[in-house]
Amino acid sequence: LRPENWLGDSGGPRYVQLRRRLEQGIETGVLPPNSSLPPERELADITDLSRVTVRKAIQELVREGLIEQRQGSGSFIRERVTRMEQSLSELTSFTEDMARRGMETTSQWLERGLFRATPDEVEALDLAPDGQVARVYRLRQAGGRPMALERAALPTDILPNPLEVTTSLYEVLGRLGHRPVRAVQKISAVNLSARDAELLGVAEGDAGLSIARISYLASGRVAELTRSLYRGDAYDFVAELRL
Ligand code: 16G
Repeated sequence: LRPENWLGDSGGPRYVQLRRRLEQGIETGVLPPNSSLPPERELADITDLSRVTVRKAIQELVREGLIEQRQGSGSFIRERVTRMEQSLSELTSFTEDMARRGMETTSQWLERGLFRATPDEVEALDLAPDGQVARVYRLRQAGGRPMALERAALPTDILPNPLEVTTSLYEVLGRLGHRPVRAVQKISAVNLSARDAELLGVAEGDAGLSIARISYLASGRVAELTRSLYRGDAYDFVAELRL
């Protein structure tokens, strides 16, 4: 970053030159993901630029999503994820979606067992008010990367033993003869809470997509109420529309 190595090379205002220089560093991996950027003062010293100029360049990189500022600990290079396209017209499972892309899925378990149903679950799954649900709550990873937080609730006769689910819920349901055949999904935009963001490996307040899926068995009975929280920086949902 010494000024004689780059300043004046590409023209334009100095903060733009510094921004470009830092972008190059990020692209080429000289500044790897999750590494910290030297403090503003140090950067100003190294580059022989004013702190105002340095701050302006950093602010632009924050806006571009390349750098993230963490309260009290400085600026960090953000991990870049390739966005995934997810079809909205097929009833597939997370495991199937990732397998299609040649990625392996893993889960970090947050809750798995029989629990007292919440009012939402009672209503969606048509349970008795003090009924139980089989709950499967996990952080879902693909290729080792956190992708989504997913909390599924099912009637206990559809999934009597949630501990049977080690990788794919739908695979277990299929084995039990309870694979859903239809689902209704609602997608909403959210800002991730501190806890959810931490689990997903992003910053508090970052964009997330909250998806509520209610799925049905061939008999028409409700099989599942699942709330998924997908990373906003990792997914594009795609639907085909016809006249
Ligand atoms: C998907 C579904 C979720 C389902 C899960 C089963 C969305 C938004 N949600 O993540 O409702 O429970 O797949 O996945 O697509 P699994 O069989 O891999 O456990």
